[in-house]
Amino acid sequence: MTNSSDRLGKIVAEPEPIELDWTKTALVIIDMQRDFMEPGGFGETLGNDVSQLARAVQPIRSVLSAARDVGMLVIHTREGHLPDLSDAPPAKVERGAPSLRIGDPGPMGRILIRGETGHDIIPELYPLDSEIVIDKPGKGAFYATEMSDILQKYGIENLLVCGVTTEVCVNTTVREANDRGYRCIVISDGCASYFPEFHEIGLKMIKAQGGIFGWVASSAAVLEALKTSKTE
Ligand code: C5J
Repeated sequence: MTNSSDRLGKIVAEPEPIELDWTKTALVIIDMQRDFMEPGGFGETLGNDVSQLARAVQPIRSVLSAARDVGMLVIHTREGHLPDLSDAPPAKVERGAPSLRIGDPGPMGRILIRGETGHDIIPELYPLDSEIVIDKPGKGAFYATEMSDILQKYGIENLLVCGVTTEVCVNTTVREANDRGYRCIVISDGCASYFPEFHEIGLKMIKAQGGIFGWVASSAAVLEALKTSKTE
């Protein structure tokens, strides 16, 4: 985005509209990995119906395409662990009674392990070579990652956030970002949860109390704002 005539955009959002400088805005796509989206991955080992997440793919695709068109910074995240599990706390690995634990061999390789097929991003949203991919061991994109350094390097102040799952990694990342001073606009239909009610509540928790953690907008509203960007 080099032309100052299309730097600013106003997004119809809740709890109120928000105007953004696109040159200071990044699209952050959280954990759209096979391990969460497809049968045989981490999400399913926890007993979840992974088909619940498919609805987020098309809205994210549309926003990703528009972001690429305007040259917006795009950041993809992946939750996962090193093959020796040195970054996987026992408290996470040993939790619950999943059908397979983190690090166990599954149909898409070792569950939630970096470099395995299941850990990678789904083909529909696969990152371009020029885009940033952040590998994170936790739910939030800031914990034990280079996220802060990257956002500072590119002068980013605003994050358009989407991905899965709404109440876990999306919410955790938004809360981390909010505490660090970023304006977060969560793309409602670009997020999904294995539990539709958690999706709804997860969005409500972000926009409640005057936008205590951020703003919520539909993908259509984000696309419209990108289309109708105006001169300062
Ligand atoms: C979960 C995530 N749900 N990406 N991770 O464990 O939300």
